[in-house]
Parts: sequence; structure tokens; C-alpha cells
Amino acid sequence: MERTFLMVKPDGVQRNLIGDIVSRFEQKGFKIVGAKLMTISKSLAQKHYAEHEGKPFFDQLVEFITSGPVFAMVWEGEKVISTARKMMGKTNPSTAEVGTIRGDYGMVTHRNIIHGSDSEESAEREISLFFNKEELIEYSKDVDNWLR
Ligand code: RTP
Ligand code: MG
Repeated sequence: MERTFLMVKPDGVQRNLIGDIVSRFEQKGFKIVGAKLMTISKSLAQKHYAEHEGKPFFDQLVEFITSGPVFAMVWEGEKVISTARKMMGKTNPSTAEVGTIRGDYGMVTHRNIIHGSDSEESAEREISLFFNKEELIEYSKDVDNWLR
């Protein structure tokens, strides 16, 4: 089953959006298999955003992502990588569709609330950067069994 790495960025944590964001992915039908509140070190930030090294916004990006706690998550489900990207909306919140996370809550590109892996390769790389194997839980859900 496909997995992706999602992260509520420091602005999303500060603005009390963790619950809403988790809820959107739960309601869509995806399964959370790992999560933690953490502060990203400078070196982890540089590794995570290595593809952007040398770009004019790189230093500001690293500074922002390390500026406060983030909520890091791994989600599982059918086509979760591309679907999560759709649910997040475009990088620039001012052009992101209403109904997406960035479209509903963001205003500027440098504070765009959420990160999501953009491909299978990124997902695999980012999951292993942020989580140990033991932190990812395999389990099944059976709602009927938990109602009575
Ligand atoms: P992310 O990696 O954070 O999920 O965002 P993304 O895929 O939608 O966008 P990406 O191109 O990977 O850029 C990473 C983050 O860098 C900031 N950025 N600023 N022109 C700019 O000023 C610019 N371009 C990108 C954004 O905060 C973006 O989320
Ligand atoms: Mg990206």
C-alpha cells in the first residue's frame, strides 16, 4: 500500500490547524501510520529540502521550517501521494483552489501550512529521514468491532 510523508509546518501548528488537517485525511479514508510533534534541526531541514539548495528562497525556507514545532506524519492509502498533494493545493496559497488546505488557510508561499511528498521516491526518502521503522504502525481497522 502506498505511503506518503505529510507535515504540518510551524505556521500550521501555531494557528491550531493540526486537528483540521488530520481530520481531512482521516475523513478522506486514509490511514495514519505514524505521527510526532518535533522540532526540525537545521541539518535535517537542509536534507529534507536538498532539491532546493542554491535557490534564492532556500535559506528562508530552512529558517522557517526550523522556527518552531512541526507535526510530522506518515499516511497510507490508495494513491495517497498524489491525492494528498491535491488536497493540499498549489504551493502559492493565493492561487490554491478554495477547498484545499492551502487555499482555505494560507495567504503567502513562504507560510503555506503543509508539506507533502511529491513522488514515490520523495515519499520513501522523506519517510526514512523523519521516522524509524518502529515508529510506523501496521494495523487494520474494523469500525463495527469498536462500536459495542
Ligand atoms: P513542500 O515541498 O513544502 O510541500 O512545497 P511544494 O512541493 O508545494 O513546493 P516546492 O517547490 O517543493 O517548494 C518548497 C517550499 O519552498 C517555498 N518556496 N518559496 N518562489 C518562492 O519564493 C518559493 N518557491 C517555493 C514554499 O514554502 C514551498 O512550500
Ligand atoms: Mg516540495
